[in-house]
Amino acid sequence: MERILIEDAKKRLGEQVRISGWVNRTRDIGSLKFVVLRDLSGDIQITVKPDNPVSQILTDLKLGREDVVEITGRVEASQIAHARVEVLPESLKLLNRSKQPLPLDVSGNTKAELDTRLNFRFLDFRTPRTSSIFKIQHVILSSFREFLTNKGFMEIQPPCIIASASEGGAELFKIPYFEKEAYLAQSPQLYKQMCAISFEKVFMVVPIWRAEKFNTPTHLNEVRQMDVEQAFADDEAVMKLLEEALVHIIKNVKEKNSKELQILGRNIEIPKTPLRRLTYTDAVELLTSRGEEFRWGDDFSKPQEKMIAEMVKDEAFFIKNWPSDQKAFYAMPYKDNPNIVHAFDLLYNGIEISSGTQRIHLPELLVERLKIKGLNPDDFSHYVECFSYGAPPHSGWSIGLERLTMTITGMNNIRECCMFPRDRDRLVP
Ligand code: AMO
Repeated sequence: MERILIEDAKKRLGEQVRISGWVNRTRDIGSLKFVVLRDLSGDIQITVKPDNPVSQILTDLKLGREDVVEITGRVEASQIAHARVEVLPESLKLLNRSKQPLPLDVSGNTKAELDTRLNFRFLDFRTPRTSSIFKIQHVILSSFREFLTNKGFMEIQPPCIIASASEGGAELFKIPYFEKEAYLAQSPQLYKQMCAISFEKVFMVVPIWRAEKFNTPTHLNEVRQMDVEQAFADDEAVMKLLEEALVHIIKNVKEKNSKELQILGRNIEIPKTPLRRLTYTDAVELLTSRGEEFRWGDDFSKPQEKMIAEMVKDEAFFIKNWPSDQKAFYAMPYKDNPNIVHAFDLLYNGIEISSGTQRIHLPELLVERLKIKGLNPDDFSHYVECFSYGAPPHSGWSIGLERLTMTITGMNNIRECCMFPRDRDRLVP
């Protein structure tokens, strides 16, 4: 007999089934013994009557929480089990023991500190709350891939070891690379552009590294970015693509993760498109109208981002037309005002989840901007060169997977939304 999932077993009243999983809890009320068995799909009560030979096996084994067992038995309707079904077992086999006591309560009833949970992340994955977060993250990822594939985008694989920075030199992790020095990619930026000027429409999901020294609830040192790059497209075209992608992802999560959203107590709305497009200057005016001190040209702090979001009231909106000082060298400046670039951020539930720009596809202008940013064009020769051979105008964006998971699941700390977070203090597990 093949193993089936507990949720499927519940539908097989009167049938023999083989199920396996972890012991959630056991109870012995003298004449009857109970085991609640859990697998990834759910849990079920195993009821053992005194004349059942499994009763003696249970007495001998003295099962503890998280022991792993395999059971064959018959599924029956039950008056007392909360799911109204139970399994009357014919055999019970111990597959592995769990050490006792457990470092955290897998049922999730007793809350553990985040640090403890991250130290024992594999156990934390078994709690209803954490497993819901990652089941939602899976749907975010698959919806992203599905949306872009259906729109004719191709998935690409850029390198993670690179020779030069794309997002500003300060945040790079340096690594020895034989006789040379190399860096961990802080973005797939330069490579996705080199692909888009030939493959036209590309997307990717890649890890990136940023050596930012501070610890905040919204920053990690290793992030997964969901990136897009499109040729023959300006910033407006890819902003439209981004809002459509966001709506597609949220719709899918709402539809496929209703159980998980309920466990997390989340009720998410599908944003109405087109999303509001605020200019950077509009956002500055909003802030200063609140008496906030702000100099045009600076970046918004996280509290200021939140403040702007509260004033705008929409759950998702763009801030566009940024000062060139705030954006990377590859952002296309406005022809009539080169202090402003074709760049946008997408805020969702008060947090920046994505940013993008129209790129510079003209080699001379690119060299000029590199110099203005204090970078050496020789370090970027492989990149700049490729725009000399028929590079169409192109634009793109990047969504931070953990940031989006955080805003959809309503978590306050980004570490909740990364399986094995890397931050200033954490390198294990
Ligand atoms: P940017 O640096 O804005 O743009 O990054 C894009 C998105 O990635 C996420 N992100 C982070 N999340 C958590 N911790 C971090 N340290 C962190 N850094 C970035 C955010 C952010 O909005 N190459 C450009 C994108 C483009 O123009 O295509 C870039 O990397 O959600």
